[in-house]
Amino acid sequence: MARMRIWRVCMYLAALGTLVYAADPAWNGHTSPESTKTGPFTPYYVPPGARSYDSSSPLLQYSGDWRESFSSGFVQGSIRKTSAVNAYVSFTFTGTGIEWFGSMDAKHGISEVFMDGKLAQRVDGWNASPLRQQRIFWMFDLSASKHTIKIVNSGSHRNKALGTTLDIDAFVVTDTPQSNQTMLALPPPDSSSNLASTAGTAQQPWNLEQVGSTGVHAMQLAVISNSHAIIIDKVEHNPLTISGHPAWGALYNLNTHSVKPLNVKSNSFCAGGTFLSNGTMINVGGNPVVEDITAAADFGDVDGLQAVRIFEPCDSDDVDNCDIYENHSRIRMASPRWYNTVLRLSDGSAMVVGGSKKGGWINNSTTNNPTVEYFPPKNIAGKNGLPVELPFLVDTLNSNLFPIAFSLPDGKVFMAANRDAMIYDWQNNVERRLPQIPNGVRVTYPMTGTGLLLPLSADNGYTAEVLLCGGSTVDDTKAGYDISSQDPASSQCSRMVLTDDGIAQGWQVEQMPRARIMPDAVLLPDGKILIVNGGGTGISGYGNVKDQVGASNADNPVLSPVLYDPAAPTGQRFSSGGMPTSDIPRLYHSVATLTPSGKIMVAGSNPNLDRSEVKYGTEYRVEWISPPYMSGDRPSFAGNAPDKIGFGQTVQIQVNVPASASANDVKVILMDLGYVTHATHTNSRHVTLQSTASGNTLSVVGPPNGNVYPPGPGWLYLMINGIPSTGVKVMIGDGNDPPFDQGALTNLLSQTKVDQNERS
Ligand SMILES: *[C@@H]1O[C@H](CO)[C@@H](O)[C@H](O)[C@H]1NC(C)=O
Ligand SMILES: *[C@@H]1O[C@H](CO)[C@@H](O)[C@H](O)[C@H]1NC(C)=O
Ligand SMILES: *[C@@H]1O[C@H](CO)[C@@H](O)[C@H](O)[C@H]1NC(C)=O
Ligand SMILES: *[C@@H]1O[C@H](CO)[C@@H](O)[C@H](O)[C@H]1NC(C)=O
Ligand SMILES: CC(=O)N[C@H]1CO[C@H](CO)[C@@H](O)[C@@H]1O
Repeated sequence: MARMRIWRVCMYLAALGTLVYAADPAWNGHTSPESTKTGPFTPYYVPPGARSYDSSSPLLQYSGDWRESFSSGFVQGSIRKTSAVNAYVSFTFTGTGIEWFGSMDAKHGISEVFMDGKLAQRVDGWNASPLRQQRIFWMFDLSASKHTIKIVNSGSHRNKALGTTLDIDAFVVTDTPQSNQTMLALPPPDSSSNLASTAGTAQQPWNLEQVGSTGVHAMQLAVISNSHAIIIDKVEHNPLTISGHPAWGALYNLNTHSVKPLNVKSNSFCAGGTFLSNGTMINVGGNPVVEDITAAADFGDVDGLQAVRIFEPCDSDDVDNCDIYENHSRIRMASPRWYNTVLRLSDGSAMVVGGSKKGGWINNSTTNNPTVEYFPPKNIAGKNGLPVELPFLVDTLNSNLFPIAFSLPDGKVFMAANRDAMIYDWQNNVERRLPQIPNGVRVTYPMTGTGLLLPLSADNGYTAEVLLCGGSTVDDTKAGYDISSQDPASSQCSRMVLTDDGIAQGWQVEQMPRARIMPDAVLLPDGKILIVNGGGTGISGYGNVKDQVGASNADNPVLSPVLYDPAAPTGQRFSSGGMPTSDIPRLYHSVATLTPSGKIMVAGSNPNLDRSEVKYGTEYRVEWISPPYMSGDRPSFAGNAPDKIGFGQTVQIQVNVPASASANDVKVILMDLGYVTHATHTNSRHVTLQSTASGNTLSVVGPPNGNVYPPGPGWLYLMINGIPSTGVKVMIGDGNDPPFDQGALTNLLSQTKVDQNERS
């Protein structure tokens, strides 16, 4: 246990056999099981289920003048090396991915990599200082069949290179896990709803396509602009690299599917996030690290438990200059949090809710952090920047991590944790407990369900109604060995109107066609909800329960989404007819979000300690679900849409409507696409704005205040006959910074320490 590395404690404690993982190579440069000295990081890593072929393998065919060179720093102690023009190596393998590892230094030149006879890439092996076991080339989207990679020394080199060296240390062949899971029986097609028809237009049915790869595993996802989404992962051996080590954050181009790695410094495992009133996104909390393993030469991660990672607005298509900024000496939380929820409040600042003081699995009274704090820090309840106790988070132990929370249209905050719910008047620090969720259903980690605030509009006086779906009735005081990956998940959805009358009536219960643990609920511009992802059995996490599949605590992935129409009469709200079926399981650490185009982006799944190819493996493939409206006769913005709308401000918007329709029929929908992590869609919001038409000009009134729509970024969609336009990003409010209290910040910085949990 002495060499147990605390920065992996979250994952270690999740694994029953702690030392099993101690032999993993290449974490923070520890390359042998008993080594305690760190060395330069090497990205050479063979995920469980993948195969490595050394440079000396007889399956590698060398042609031309190659030599062997020996060092303990090479995979299996040797590399093959050539400086001769047209010398090549050729390797035929069966798999869906290939990685070439080799060295880089000032003498390396340019090689040409051919895949199945076609030039795939010209690769420059030059680096000012020598590096070993680097991933020089990779390709992960091959068909599941036989392929040949051929690497040819081009004889050319960049100007400053001192030679034309090409070397081979090893190849790693990867296999996208083939879906082999039990398919749960599909319910009979739902004849009560005709998904594929909308007045007057011929639409295609629901469609699902797999395009793109996230490069880093997509644990957390948020759309940041009309063209990009941000993806945040934990520290692990992702194929995408930055500064010589795997990246654990990336920007994903929604149009071209290209990815740019981000420089996340602290371990963002189990973080949450939100945008602020000025458009800046924060990513908060995470996992620890041991202090003596933070040298620059290491993997590079620092303690993320108190981290506030800043991502400034990045609205242009060119994201080259966008990155994450961290400086924990002046920007941090007052207390450590793993599995905290982060939401934007009516004043445009962020509330950070709950979490655990260190990694673990199920929360308990020792590790629980039953408090809220704010970013920027506030002086509430006399705490002057320090955490404010929330008895609700004590009463909801054990299964209360990643509380489900929403800013309500009266400025207060709804929260659900475990089997309970409440409304929190954060300004006055008063809890109002709500009726318990019926039938013993638990909705928060690791009995993870999902929740949404249903669409708001002036027509119903912006009345708040919440929906909670999925989760589990498994007893949260049970030990892992008493819980099975085959325990059924819950199919229950519970809905309540948050008025005195609604609360008196209590939760209204409905059943999804199929049970789901870890579902994602995605609000669509038409006010309907797509429920996707998750498993039919088990609970969240990995490495804890019996009957694990690989390491997954859950099984029986649910491969088809279901649509929920909150406005339909009870009994007719769910429809599965025409829904596509995926062959990609999306279990723990999966995400889904609406994108500006109107499609739903689905990514992630990684119930594993580190990148793995064993069922259920680390999933990088992206899927796009197109609702029937994508092929409808869509309205559009004529000319520029407004880039900012103040509260109560009237703006003119020019629209194009289909010939069969009139601008009078257009509804203007303001949406927050949210920040998705661990099935929480905290800021997701759908508000119908008031508008009147004159010709093709709409006069649109901004939301009345920050309670109805917390100031900050959003997306405008025009809706006509159930068909939305493409969404465009808009800033709601004045775009100013959230309120800043220097006294509270000074007090926080003087009363708390950086990484205080690890120091204590
Ligand atoms: C897939 O299914 C086959 C036949 O049921 C089984 O033999 C094989 O082990 C399964 N593979 C995986 C990766 O589960
Ligand atoms: C972090 O903040 C401190 C205090 O303001 C400052 O001295 C330091 O230069 C900052 N570091 C970085 C990397 O910005
Ligand atoms: C709570 O969990 C931690 C680690 O997850 C463990 O060390 C501690 O003993 C537990 N405390 C209680 C009261 O169960
Ligand atoms: C927005 O406000 C936050 C918190 O005060 C600050 O850290 C960030 O730099 C601000 N963003 C911009 C673009 O000014
Ligand atoms: C994983 C873990 O530490 N679980 C603990 C959660 O809390 C209960 C009681 O507070 C303990 O019995 C569990 O062991």
